[in-house]
Amino acid sequence: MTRPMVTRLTQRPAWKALEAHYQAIKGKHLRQFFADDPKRGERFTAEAAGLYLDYSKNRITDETLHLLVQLAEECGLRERIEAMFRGDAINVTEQRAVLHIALRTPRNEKILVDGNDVVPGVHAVLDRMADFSDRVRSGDWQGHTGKRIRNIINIGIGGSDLGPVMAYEALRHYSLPNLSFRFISNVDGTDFVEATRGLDPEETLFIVCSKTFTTTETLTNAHTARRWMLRQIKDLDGVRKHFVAVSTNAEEVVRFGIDTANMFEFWDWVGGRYSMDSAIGLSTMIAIGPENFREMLAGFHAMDQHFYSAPFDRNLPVLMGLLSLWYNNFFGAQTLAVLPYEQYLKRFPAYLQQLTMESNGKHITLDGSHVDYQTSPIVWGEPGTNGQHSFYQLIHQGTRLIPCDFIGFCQTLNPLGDHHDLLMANLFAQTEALAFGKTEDEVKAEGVPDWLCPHRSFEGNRPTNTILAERLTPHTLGALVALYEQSVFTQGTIWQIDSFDQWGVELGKVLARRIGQELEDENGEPLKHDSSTNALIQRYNRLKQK
Ligand code: G6Q
Repeated sequence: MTRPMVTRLTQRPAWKALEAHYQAIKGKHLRQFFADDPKRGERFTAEAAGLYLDYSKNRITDETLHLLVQLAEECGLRERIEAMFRGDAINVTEQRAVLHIALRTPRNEKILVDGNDVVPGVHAVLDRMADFSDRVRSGDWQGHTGKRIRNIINIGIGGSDLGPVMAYEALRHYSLPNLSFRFISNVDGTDFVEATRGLDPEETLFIVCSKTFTTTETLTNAHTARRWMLRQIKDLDGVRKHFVAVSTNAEEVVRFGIDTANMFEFWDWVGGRYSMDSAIGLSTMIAIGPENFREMLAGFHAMDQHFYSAPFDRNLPVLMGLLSLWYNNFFGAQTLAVLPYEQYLKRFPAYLQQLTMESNGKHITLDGSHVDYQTSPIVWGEPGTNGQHSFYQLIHQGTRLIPCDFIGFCQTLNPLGDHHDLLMANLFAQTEALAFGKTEDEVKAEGVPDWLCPHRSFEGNRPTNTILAERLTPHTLGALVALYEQSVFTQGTIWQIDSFDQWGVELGKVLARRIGQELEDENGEPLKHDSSTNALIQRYNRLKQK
């Protein structure tokens, strides 16, 4: 299928204007930006769905914003948003609609895919999940031998793991304390052994999460789990009480031995990394309860609605996407640090790595040509204040420009002396230090010897966003995830790439299958890889016998 040629991004008037504008302001310091406009800390802010975004500590002027918004408009962001919300097949390389927004659409609304309203189906599954979650939470759903279920283990990988783990950790405060939750993703047997260590199979429920139900890692772990369970329960019937599946592939679920009555469905228009609010979130719902889960969906939905309707210059996901692109494409920044000052969000950066990099790590445009600009930044991060004692040195005084997103909450879920004030004081201090730095003169005035002054001074002019919310709740988490989802969408639209496919993960899978056979069949055909791969395989085969 040929695709219509679109104007190259770098040829667009707004892009060219941004290039010239960058030259004009690249040397200007944030100290100067604030001196020129003392009110910018109140002006360059936006608020939606319970999240307050302060983007004033960015190297931008009104003109920058104006041009970035113009770029978004020239690239058809408005039309693309509408196409996504309408259910058009905007995932062009897989010819699929992209409708994670439908997963959080209220019951009374309609979204048509090929003429069918998908919203009733979404709510039917949510209702079944709620019923099942309530049964597990209350102890009504028992194991095969009549014992109460105390351990829930989610088996899945990538999009079928990172969202559930992140959400479980993020919302642990709301989780039922008498249930333990564990997650197995890696095909490395260590993951399985450590996750099941000390558990009683009679009290354990496995949720096998796999959109395709053909993923090697997940199926290998699921089969191992079945053997682990059967070793003790010794009755195939036990599978019914100890395994449920979340998948789009009923046939494979049945082949594995799970009754479709114990299968929770989702649809091909939900991408793996966009699926934590579908049935893939079953472990989350069991942990926090159906009501809290619905609150989380309401948070997602509130941000979706804001994204759909707010003007671009007041639209949080659009602003965040455009700012990220500003540093990525004009300042040459290679990474984006996400720094939650909230221990419960410790897995949030890992979650965002997949969301961002698997979505926008592409170099071919929708019309099949090679990009001549950078696409996705590398996303990384750790919770504050821990990161301050490790890598912040490089952000403050290294040679690279690293834009950072700081995330904090006004109220803690665990009040403990002055811990929370100390935590938040550090967040505010870091964004201030990064923006304004400390000049050599200021350092000298403190009596520091001349030779030491260059080492002890801080250039500043390091850009940051601060996202501040009242409290980490299921609603806030939903809004936060949707904020990043839609920011990723904004960037992908401007880069003219398909943010919803992931062909780049295929080649490694195919080669691993072939090499897997060679590892089993050591005396088979001579190896036909390159000399490095051949030698590594031979060495492995030789040493594994020991
Ligand atoms: C996400 C990707 C990928 C996927 C995993 C697991 O967008 O598609 O991370 O989620 O490969 O796939 P299954 O859910 O099909 O096992």
